[in-house]
Amino acid sequence: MYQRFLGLVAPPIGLAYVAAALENDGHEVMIIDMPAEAKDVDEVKEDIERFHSDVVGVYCATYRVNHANDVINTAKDVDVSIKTLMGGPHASLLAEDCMKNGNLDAVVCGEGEITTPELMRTWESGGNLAKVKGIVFRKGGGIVRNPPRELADVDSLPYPARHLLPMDEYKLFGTFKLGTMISSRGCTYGCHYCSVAAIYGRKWRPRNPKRIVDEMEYLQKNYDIDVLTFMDDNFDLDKKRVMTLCDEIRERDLDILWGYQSASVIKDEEMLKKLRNVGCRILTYSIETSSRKSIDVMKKKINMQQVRDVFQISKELGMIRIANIILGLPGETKKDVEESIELARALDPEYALFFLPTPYPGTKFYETAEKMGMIKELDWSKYDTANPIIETGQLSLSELRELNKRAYKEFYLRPAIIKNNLKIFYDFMKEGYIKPVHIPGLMSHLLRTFLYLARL
Ligand code: B12
Ligand code: SF4
Repeated sequence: MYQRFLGLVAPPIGLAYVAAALENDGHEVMIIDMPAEAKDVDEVKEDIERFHSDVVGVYCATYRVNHANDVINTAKDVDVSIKTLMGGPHASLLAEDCMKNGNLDAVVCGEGEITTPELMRTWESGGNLAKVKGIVFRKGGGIVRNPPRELADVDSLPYPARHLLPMDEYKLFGTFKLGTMISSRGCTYGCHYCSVAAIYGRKWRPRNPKRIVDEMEYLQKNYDIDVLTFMDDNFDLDKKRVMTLCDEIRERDLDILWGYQSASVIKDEEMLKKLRNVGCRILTYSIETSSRKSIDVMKKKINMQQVRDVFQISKELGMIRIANIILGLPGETKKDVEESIELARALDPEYALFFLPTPYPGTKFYETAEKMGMIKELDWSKYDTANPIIETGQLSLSELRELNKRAYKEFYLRPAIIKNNLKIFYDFMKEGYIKPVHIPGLMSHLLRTFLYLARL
């Protein structure tokens, strides 16, 4: 959905953080971004052979488990002495389950920057794995889970090793050269469907605004990006930090187009104006649902009147607004979902993404859905929020699938969308953010999207 509607292909920044920590520890590292480089497992096999890898590690989100296992198995096919490991949200939450793949040697749970180099050193020296915090590993015939690793000091981490990534492949709207950053980690909210809270608890760790702007400058200078997106879990949790960050950007006269995803949709005209004035022009709002009932059940902190006001204010400020909406949370009826679709149209953002409720293992939502027998789809590869997973007394899998299609058609196939997009793109052209070189990519992205919608 992100790629289809927003033309977004984003770098795997978590892997790049781990790679930077490994390079600092003296390792030679290669990153293969399989989706961005359109590589299949055979090509990865060739890369592993060519690079003479001693260790192969894979990022594992729930919907990529099968791919992750394919890569792990391939590594062992190349050479059984290659050590294999997994990290990322699914591996962190379901490490023991992942270890059912006998080719997997270890899982790094949670953050990888400290644990992974330590694990490598222990493997190299033949040391005691029981001393490496934050891993799950094999011992004798069993699987051992070590105590968790303390969270890292986010200001002391090296920049992600972007030089190992195919940076030209990362795009927004199919055409803008994209850079991404993480300015804080974690979130205090604890929404029931969120893996972040399940892995890291409810701790929010902000980076220092000066260091954030240092990295923004570095990214602009070294990678010639057109747009920067912050991929934080909760970027604007602390207004004071946002304001200081904006001051720092202004003081350094940094001219950069950027955006972020707002978890809380805060109505704060002063902050929005300030953001706008320092290049923040693309805001994604996670509204999730129009149903008060679902918001309460899922422990989402959101106020609908605020949402409407924020969308209006950010429209007046000339922002590109993207609304994220979940359709069919437990308890919602068809009518509730229709209201959510209607809400999306009424808010009238430039883009909307509709997600189907997906209970990720390890979350409270999963626990409840499992207990209540709602989970009807067991194939992890379908857990990408585009496929229906749960069935409730109110909505069946096929109804959810249909409502999701309907949401896209009813939202996008209307004149207001074309008008909004033309206006914003015209403004962005006048302001120099869209250059002639961007137009063919943008046009082909829009055409592809509309062809997809027409066939839906
Ligand atoms: C930014 C983001 C996106 C971006 C960019 C994705 C990208 N390519 O980077 C976009 C918007 C595109 C996106 C899309 C989706 N996302 Co997303 N996304 C995130 C978010 C908010 C931050 C990820 C991040 O960069 N974190 C910062 C880095 C530093 O942390 P990290 O990635 O976890 O990496 C650390 C550790 O995990 C570990 N590690 C990671 N990899 C490895 C590998 C090895 C070998 C080792 C040892 C360690 C290790 O070390 C890293 C450094 O400490 C996370 C939430 C989260 N905090 O994880 C959700 C999250 C990863 N997304 C999620 C989902 C579901 C999706 C979607 C499928 C659907 C959706 N509705 O959003 C799509 C998939 C599209 C796609 N093809 O990628 C889920 C995954 C849940 C799960 N159990 O699998 C998460 C956890 C959010 C949630 N709902 O709970 N996402
Ligand atoms: S606001 Fe977002 S990051 Fe925070 S707990 Fe909820 S879903 Fe997770």
